[in-house]
Amino acid sequence: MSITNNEIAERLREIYQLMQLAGENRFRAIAFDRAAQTIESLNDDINDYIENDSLTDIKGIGDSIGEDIQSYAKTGKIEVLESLRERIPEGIIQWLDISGLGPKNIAKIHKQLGISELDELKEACEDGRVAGLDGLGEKSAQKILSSIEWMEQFDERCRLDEATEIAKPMYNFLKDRIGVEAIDVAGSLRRSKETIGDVDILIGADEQHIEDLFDAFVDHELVVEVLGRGDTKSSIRTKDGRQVDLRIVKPEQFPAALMYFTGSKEHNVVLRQRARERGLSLNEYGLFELDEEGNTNFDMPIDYSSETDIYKHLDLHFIFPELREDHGEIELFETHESIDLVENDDIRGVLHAHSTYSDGKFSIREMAEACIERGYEYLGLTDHSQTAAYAGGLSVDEIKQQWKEIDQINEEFAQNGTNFRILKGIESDILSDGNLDYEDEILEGFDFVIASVHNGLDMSRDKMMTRFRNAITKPYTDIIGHPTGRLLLQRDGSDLDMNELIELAAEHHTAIEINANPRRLDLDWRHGNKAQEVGLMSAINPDAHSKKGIDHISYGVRIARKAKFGSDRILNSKSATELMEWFQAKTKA
Ligand code: DGT
Ligand code: CA
Ligand code: CA
Ligand code: ZN
Repeated sequence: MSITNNEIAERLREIYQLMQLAGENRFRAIAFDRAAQTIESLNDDINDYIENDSLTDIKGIGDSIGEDIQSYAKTGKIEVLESLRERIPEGIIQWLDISGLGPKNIAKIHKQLGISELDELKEACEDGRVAGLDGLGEKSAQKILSSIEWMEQFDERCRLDEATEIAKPMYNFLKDRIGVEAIDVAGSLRRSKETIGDVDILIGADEQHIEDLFDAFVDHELVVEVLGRGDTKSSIRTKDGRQVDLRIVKPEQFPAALMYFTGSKEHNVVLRQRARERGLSLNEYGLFELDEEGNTNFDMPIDYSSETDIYKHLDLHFIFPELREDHGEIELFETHESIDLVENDDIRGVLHAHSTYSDGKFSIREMAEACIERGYEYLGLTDHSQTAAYAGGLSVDEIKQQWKEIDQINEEFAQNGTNFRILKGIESDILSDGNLDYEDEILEGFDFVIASVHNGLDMSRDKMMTRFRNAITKPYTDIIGHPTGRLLLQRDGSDLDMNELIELAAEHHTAIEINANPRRLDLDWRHGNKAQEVGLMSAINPDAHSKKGIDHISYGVRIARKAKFGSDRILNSKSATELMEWFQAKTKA
């Protein structure tokens, strides 16, 4: 049996969680979490290590965890996990996601109140039982309650990367089956929304193939439950609890159906209205003439063979799926045949990456080599600054040491003719007053500075704006990192007037990054129109803590497109030389 790196990581993380709840030795538990993280960011296939019996070659995997992995590969079981599962009820694992509720208190509530389900916990918070427990109190109960409500609200959605990982194998599994004449992902995933409710897949096929296609779909290995099956639509639930809808339409209906099921609903409403104004009716089955009473005349279909054709009938040019949000795209494509949106191939270098100097998993050289392998021309290394002690922030001495190392590696690259350069950057904390984290004489030595807020995210809007204003206007700030600090589906971002920040940044030759980590995707695409209006520069930054993290750039590209950024406003689509000029322009001014 072949297993995946992620699967192993999940099991190890489960052990970590259960150990916390069982009150076991903290350091022993953390070892499992570390191992899980390591395996998640491993570039090689874990099966190679299993076969060669060389798991302990992986940094952070000791004999004991190595044996656990071997045992899982052989038997599908890990002894310590099985015994933990017997002792800890499944329901309370979910409680670990409640922010403000740690494992000790979970164990306390579970033992003293004899409850183990989320619903029961909610009740116990409402009726005062939790507040009555030693060391908890009314305030804690309220906090737990609001956190549960938050979780419930978001459980229905998942992140873009999670949906992509589900849609990809489904799509590949279906695309070559008999009868499939056209296939595409539709819905919010095709629109590259940062979070996804359900995955929508659309197929164009003749009627005689529908049964077989649906049979195959509901039999897919990811499926754990069939939610519904009809003549034209089937819905399933995957093992991660996500819903996938498959719709099958006649091949000739495919473009209209794809347009309809791509949405957004708001975009569709505008299109239907435009159709009516032109004596037409647009629906999921196609484009038709209206009869005298203004009803759809299904006997009078209008000819089309693509989405482009349909848009043309509505006096519009083809609208990129990412832009279909009723966010100004209609006006734009009434006049513009197309617009330049940044693409993966435009990205020439990587900005915002961490090494083992702070909280990254790989050395500077390893990160640089990973960038070279991926065809990039430079790496802007940005470890954490001194205030971020929890993340191994760099002292002045460590910075100097890092600069030396970078100079050495760059020297080597120059000598052996490698067209690659490491830029000396830093992710400086924005202190609570808006100052950066080092004296000017140190800041001056960097090629560029990303300034990010990592603490006090919930300051009042006024205070936060003053903080950001100070940071943006500082001469050494080149890029603002993850502006709101949000974690999608987990934590709201800071309360900010983004319009003002965007104006200010553009005015002061400061970029605001699009943090490409799929947990962040911050700057939010909804600010794209404002950014375009004032000519804000951005950078699509992976915030990579591992080699694999670099690949998050593609999610950032999707969001940048959605925010209407062309490559001309993306810093890391410049060459290293152009980029350095851009960075120097501010400090010179
Ligand atoms: P999601 O799944 O919540 O992330 O968002 P969507 O946009 O994927 O929504 P979903 O899955 O409910 O439906 C897919 C598309 O189908 C949606 O974007 C537009 C179209 N659609 C569905 N229901 C309606 C409707 O009642 N009216 C209109 N105009 N379009 C609809
Ligand atoms: Ca959907
Ligand atoms: Ca759907
Ligand atoms: Zn950061």
